Amino acid sequence: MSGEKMKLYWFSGSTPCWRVQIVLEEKGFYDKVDLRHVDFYKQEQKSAEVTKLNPRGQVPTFVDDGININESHAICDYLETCYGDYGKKLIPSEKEGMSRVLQRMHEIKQENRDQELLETKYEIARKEIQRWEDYLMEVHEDGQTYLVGEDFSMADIYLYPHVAFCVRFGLDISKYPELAKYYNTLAQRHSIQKTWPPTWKSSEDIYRFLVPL
Ligand SMILES: N[C@@H](CCC(=O)N[C@@H](CS)C(=O)NCC(=O)O)C(=O)O
Repeated sequence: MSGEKMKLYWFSGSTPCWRVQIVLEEKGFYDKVDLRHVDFYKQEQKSAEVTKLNPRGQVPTFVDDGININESHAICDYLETCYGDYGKKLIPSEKEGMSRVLQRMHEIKQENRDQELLETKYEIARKEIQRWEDYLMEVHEDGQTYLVGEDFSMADIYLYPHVAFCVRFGLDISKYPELAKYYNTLAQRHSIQKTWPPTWKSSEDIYRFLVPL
């Protein structure tokens, strides 16, 4: 880690931000980061300070040693590539393990690109959730815990905030027992607990899906 503090502009409840926060904690950096919470209700993400770094006026917006990088997946990959030896290794170095973690990471990214579709087309969302339920069933049948086997990886960090977001906003996770087991088990992980969106600890700002998934 460089001499200059890392800086993260974030918003409580933003799944892209949470993903980055988990990586920072897994790498042992989180307590040293200059965390700047932006208030969406005041449109602070559109301030000159943020848009100078991120013309889209979005979070996460991240700076490390004067290097500015945005887009949550890019930040996660950057942190693992630059700081692979710090804290938890999140993408295995050996080919087989790496291929499995990358495969799931990029499947999750694809799902994220279709976010708008998922929000309006419940049938597609249902199928997508079922797909992850099936993946987790295989993992659990093998007596393992994480998305890619026995070790926590970047694939879990890409996925978990999506699962928690769905639960937070009304998904009846008991309909998906494997996902429920995964959700509850990983909720115990230190980095996830520590970075849990603070506003989700209260019962305010809960909305429900109009159509149950
Ligand atoms: N693809 C981006 C998505 C970033 C994004 O959508 N951020 C939202 C919060 S979850 C945001 O800043 N929204 C405020 C706005 O667009 O004004 C990433 O993964 O980093």
